[in-house]
Amino acid sequence: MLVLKKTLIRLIGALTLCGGLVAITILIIKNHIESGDQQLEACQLDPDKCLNRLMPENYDSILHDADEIIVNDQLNTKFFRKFKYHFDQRVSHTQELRDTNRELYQQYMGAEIHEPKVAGLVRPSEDYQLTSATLVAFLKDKEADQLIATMQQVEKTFNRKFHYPWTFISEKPFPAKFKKKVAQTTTSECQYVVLEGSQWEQPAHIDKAKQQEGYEYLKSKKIQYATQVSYHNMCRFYSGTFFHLQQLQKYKYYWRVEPGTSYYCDIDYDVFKFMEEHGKTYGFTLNIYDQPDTIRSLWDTTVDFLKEHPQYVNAEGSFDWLLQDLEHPDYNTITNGYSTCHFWSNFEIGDMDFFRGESYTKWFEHLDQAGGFYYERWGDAPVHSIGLGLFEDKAKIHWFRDIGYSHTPYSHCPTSNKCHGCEAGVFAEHHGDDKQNCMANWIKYSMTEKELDIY
Ligand SMILES: Nc1nc2c(ncn2[C@@H]2O[C@H](COP(=O)(O)OP(=O)(O)O)[C@@H](O)[C@H]2O)c(=O)[nH]1
Ligand SMILES: [Mg+2]
Repeated sequence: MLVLKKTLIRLIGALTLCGGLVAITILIIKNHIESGDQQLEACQLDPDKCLNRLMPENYDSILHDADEIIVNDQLNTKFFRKFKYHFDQRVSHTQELRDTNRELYQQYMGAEIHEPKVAGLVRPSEDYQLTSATLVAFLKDKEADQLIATMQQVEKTFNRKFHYPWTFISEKPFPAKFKKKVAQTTTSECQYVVLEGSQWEQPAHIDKAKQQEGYEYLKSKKIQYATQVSYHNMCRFYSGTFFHLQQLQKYKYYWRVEPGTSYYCDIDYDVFKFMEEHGKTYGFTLNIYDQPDTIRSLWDTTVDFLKEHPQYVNAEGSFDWLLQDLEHPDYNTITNGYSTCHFWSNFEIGDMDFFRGESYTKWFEHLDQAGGFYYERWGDAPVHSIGLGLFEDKAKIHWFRDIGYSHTPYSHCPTSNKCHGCEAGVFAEHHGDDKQNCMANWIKYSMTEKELDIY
């Protein structure tokens, strides 16, 4: 009896001890998760608080790429920082972050602006001296009327005051009828460039079987233009060929004009001279996420290049913008790192000397050899954006907040009495597409004090 009693007491003791241990363990795990979540939240709201956050167990192996690129280099901190958000599987606050980002965007778009608040904006005058720049339009035959409609808006809001020359590009000769309409739309000088051979066509080194496989994948993901070779050619052309056209060598800056796009605001100063005076390499209006399935290996291919050429990376690059993975972590998983945030290049004003420069050109050649313009559907927008994000100082990239612009389904419409015909602050035609807006990330991670103050 006594033995039985003792055994019972021991059993109760053991059970109590086990229960206690279980409770303590649950408490520790709960606290751990909560503190991790709080850290994550703080991190999303203020990225600088993230530096010491918990890293996943495989963090070292994730980091090895970065280590290989820049061990002991002064860029190490920059590259290290970019991985601080990376590969956290527990991201659960994306909706909250999207709301915060939308608010930040609305705050900027709601503020009344006119034009850059800088001294020395150059106004139209008689005997105006142009700087080295051209408006560029690449178009298909059937887009002639759409282009004329867009040209009329560019002329009305900007170019009839300054008379910058136009360059029209196509792989087919331009019909006389089109040239006549152009002449009725602008008084500026016009040149017509017809692309030949390798300037436009798919390079010979592309493996046709691999290309077909790539097309099948794109089709399975319902990617637009998946199997349209001309679209792939166009992306490659705008990514790397066009700055090198002989007919463009006389120009430093270009403004890309796409058929069917709209321009809403009066621009009463010379935007090219603004770029020149303020040392800007690139100007944009819209910043969006891309379809990750079109650029699955673009980032990896780029990292391979950087391993060989770390010297090209600009210490003041836009790394956090390129690699944040808080809003659409699934995108970063598909691209193996790249956020897919990019400048929407259907409107862009750029300094071609940057794109003709050694770093961008060597990198483009590497991409071209890798073949992703055809095996995937690398677009000129992410290519320009990664190039700028890595090889240019972020302070040289300008958000043209005063240029009201739209290309379906996205718009940039400032709150300004210089703008007409668009609804201020409305980004997406369809409300659900707001989550594709990446502008808040550009504002948070890449805009310098000077840029923030410019309007
Ligand atoms: N000449 C020519 N221009 C093209 C071709 N494909 C696209 N483009 C031009 O490239 C730009 C982007 O094409 P678009 O169809 O608008 O693509 P999206 O904006 O990505 O849907 C536009 O200026 C088009 O006119 C093509 O096969 N030939
Ligand atoms: Mg388009």
